[in-house]
Amino acid sequence: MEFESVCVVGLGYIGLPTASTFAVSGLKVTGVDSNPKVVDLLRSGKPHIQEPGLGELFRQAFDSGRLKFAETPAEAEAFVIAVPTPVTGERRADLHHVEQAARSIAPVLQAGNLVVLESTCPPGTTLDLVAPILNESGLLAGADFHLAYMPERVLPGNILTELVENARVIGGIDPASAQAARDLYLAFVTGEMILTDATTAEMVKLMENTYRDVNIAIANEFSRIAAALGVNIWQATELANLHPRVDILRPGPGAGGHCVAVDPWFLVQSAPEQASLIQQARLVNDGQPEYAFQLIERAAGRLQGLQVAALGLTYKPNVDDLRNSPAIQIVRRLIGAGARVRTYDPLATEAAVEGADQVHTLEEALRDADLVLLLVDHNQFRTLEPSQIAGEMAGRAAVDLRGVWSRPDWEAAGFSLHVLGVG
Ligand code: SAJ
Repeated sequence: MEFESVCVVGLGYIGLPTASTFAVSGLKVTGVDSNPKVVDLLRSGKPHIQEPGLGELFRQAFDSGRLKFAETPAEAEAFVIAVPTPVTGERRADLHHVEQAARSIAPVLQAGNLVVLESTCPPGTTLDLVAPILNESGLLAGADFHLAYMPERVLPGNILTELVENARVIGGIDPASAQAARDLYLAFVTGEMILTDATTAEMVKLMENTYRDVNIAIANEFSRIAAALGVNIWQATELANLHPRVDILRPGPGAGGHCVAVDPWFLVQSAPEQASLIQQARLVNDGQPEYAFQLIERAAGRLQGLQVAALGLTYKPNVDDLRNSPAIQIVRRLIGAGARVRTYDPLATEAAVEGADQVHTLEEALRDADLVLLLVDHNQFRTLEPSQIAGEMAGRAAVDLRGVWSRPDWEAAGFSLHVLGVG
């Protein structure tokens, strides 16, 4: 099949880059978002999210005249659903955005169309939730239109490259649907595209992020063991990783974001009896902010009234995304314990944590601070010169939750440096 038009429903971190890339590749694109403010901003030519290279790509798509915006789907040959699937308080997938998106497509669906679901979902969602809703149009999935599940795999911070180059798994509700989805994405995907069934593709997506979560959990558990035994986890990990079949990840203040911290619960929900290791890994990672807080408490001695310069608030380095950020949890915990916290994040300049003093320069954050705390290792913070910042601060305590600051440099500048995972 050849496609000339596509309607992308959901213009977030995945939908907006996808819609822009389709437009730059020559397709006529309608980008749909239910938030009128987002639509207005995009119509005025401004992307509402930050991601390296997105500004330029969006501008190119916008200037081509092939990218238009709307609050509800318009007729097109293909539809892509890229809406969020958060986790509920009961740790189950909240699929109401997917449901709404499918409902909004049904009235404009025509025979011969293709619908692709990209959102991360529990196995079975495409067949059991999306197909029945679309069938309410009077057309039948598989017989009258194609339906496929094709998860995104992009890494925030490197989305534009990975969108094009990563291998993709495409799960059709039947082989013709998978084939049609491949034809659509041939517009820009250069990576290999492997066809399978929809439920397998849904499970594959969850396995990928669960694998990462479990690996981060063991890195975090190793760091706790190392600290208890008086071992330096950073050195120990480097040495263990010399083994050709070992690749231990980095410990830190927790696993945040909207994927790794969420998706494993969808597998747990689907097969709770079988998913004990996965649940345990989630609990280890969710406990890591509290573990990090206790480390800060020990380093500070007394938190009441302590002036803290907290560097970084995002869920990981070099992104502007604050979702499920362990850094924010730690700042809240510090405030609850009576510390006075100034937060500074050069990538998330709007980010404010209630009770903290949000500042816009490093100097302001450090002014008269008793303790400098590295929460997120943005490039700018990795290269801090302790000798230069010492003069700005009142105290000489430093806590590094990312294992990036050099002990000799900090100690030479008179600091006592406390590093996560170092006994
Ligand atoms: N983290 C560590 N130690 C590490 C690596 C990560 O503590 O060694 C932490 C990060 O600081 C962060 C969290 O884990 O808080 C998640 O970060 P990440 O970079 O591992 O993953 P995400 O959530 O930004 O993106 C993941 C990616 N999945 C995998 O690498 C398997 C990405 O490819 C997916 O497309 C994305 O989830 C998604 O949308 O599902």
